[in-house]
Amino acid sequence: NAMFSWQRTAYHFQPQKNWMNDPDGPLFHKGWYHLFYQYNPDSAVWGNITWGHAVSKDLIHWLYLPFALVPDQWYDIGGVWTGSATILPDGKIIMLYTGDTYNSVQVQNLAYPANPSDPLLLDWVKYPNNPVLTPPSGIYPDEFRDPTTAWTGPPGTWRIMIGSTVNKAGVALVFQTTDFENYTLLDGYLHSVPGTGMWECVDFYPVATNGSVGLDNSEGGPGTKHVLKASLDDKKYDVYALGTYDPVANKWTPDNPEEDVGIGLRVDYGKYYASKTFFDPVQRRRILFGWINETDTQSDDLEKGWASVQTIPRTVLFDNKTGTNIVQWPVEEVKSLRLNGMVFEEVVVGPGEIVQLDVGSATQLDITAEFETEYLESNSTDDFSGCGAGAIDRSTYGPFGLLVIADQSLSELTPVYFRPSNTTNGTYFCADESRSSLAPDVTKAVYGGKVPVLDGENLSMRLLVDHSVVESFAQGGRTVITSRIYPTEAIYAAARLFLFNNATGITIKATLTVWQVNSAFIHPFPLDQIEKYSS
Ligand code: DQQ
Repeated sequence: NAMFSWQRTAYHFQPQKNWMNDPDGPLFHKGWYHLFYQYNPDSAVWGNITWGHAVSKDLIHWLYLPFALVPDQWYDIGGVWTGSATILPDGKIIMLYTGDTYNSVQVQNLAYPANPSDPLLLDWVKYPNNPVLTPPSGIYPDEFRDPTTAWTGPPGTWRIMIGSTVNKAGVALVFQTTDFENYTLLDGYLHSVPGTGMWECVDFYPVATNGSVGLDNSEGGPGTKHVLKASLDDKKYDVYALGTYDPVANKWTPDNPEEDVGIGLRVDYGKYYASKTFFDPVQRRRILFGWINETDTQSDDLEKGWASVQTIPRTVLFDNKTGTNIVQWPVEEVKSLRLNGMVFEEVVVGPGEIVQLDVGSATQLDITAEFETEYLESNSTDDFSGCGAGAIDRSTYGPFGLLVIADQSLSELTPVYFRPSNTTNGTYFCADESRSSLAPDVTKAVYGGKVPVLDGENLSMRLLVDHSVVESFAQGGRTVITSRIYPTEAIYAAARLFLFNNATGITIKATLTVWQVNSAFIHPFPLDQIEKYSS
């Protein structure tokens, strides 16, 4: 279907057609990165949930494989829902996933590769005695889902976490097992936060406080903290907090109770959900996948025949400069798609000005930009807070930044910008979709969050632009926003890039490098090649 074909992305992962949602069970095995994903084989709307499967050598170029898990048992006939992989020290792969049963009970099931020596992990076996876990007492049957990767408990044991809700509090339940077939629920909750509702897709992992490398799930102790992340079913966004894990007490305590899970930081302030990390043993890094849902109408999705995108995988590290947040950054491998970098040095943009950056077509870009500011007024207090009504909302020190997916006449544009203040309100990083599309029935939100800026730092951003998705990273990835936009004019060769400064009291000087980004190779694994690579 050629309808809306310009909205398909060129280097983000998407299936060839139909509906996709959460990333599932990412893992590295015998030279390949594996991604599984919630998929509807029959339609561009959610349903018949099956595990799609794709492999990659570099997390950027992907080859689709046959489905890994299909809903065909009483315990998953309602859908093979979200789950996670664990790789045991002997290399054995354990896959745990939620099954929606014939009568809508959420249970946890075990699956494993039929042939563990197959690098492509083509065939999966469901454990004959599934389900391995059913909702414990006090938990509603439809509020018990999305098991995490396991980490080690006392010698010989493993632990997993499952999210739920009790009296409107989000809760994290921890189960212990020796064989992944039988489990005991540990006393109490690892953590709970009142009023945050159902916690979907919980994730729990250690980060090194020196900010140097990613850690495997079972690492911990001195020099580490633990991230607890949840996807808020009520709000449809991903939240996290940093804290300390006490395995003996089965408790996790947030560093800052005022920024606890669900009332503090977001993983991404844009259209982003159901994210999941895994540990990459080859490069010793933790990698994050996240689902970018559509914000157009269901009938548009049906007409175009597809829905949803995955983000470019991001490395996750503890931010040892601020000590208060993680930093996310597109995996290094995305740089292999960069073509002819164009450098713009110290471009001056005065209050109220827009400057075009001549980069040719601006639909597939990787942009780094750093801003210096010169104050025109001294001692004036700008206590503007937040992203306001968008990029048209002027104050003394902001907004300023880039206009992406814009056409020459600016009938469509998406500003990605900083909004600093010189009070304790701090600096915000925002993306404004309100003029992103001339199409009527699409969400046009103003998204954003606070970004920590340390003394002496210039403001900087990195943007990945891909037709209808923009991933924006501020200050090295302290604050991230994913925009899902539906241009009708600013498409292909008609898309342009501009700098803008809508502050009233500063002049900005921007230094940028802008790369065109090649399309990634994302295709079915050639059937005649599967045999050669599989064993
Ligand atoms: N999607 C899955 C659930 C999960 C939800 C079903 C989050 O397992 O809770 O497709 O998007």
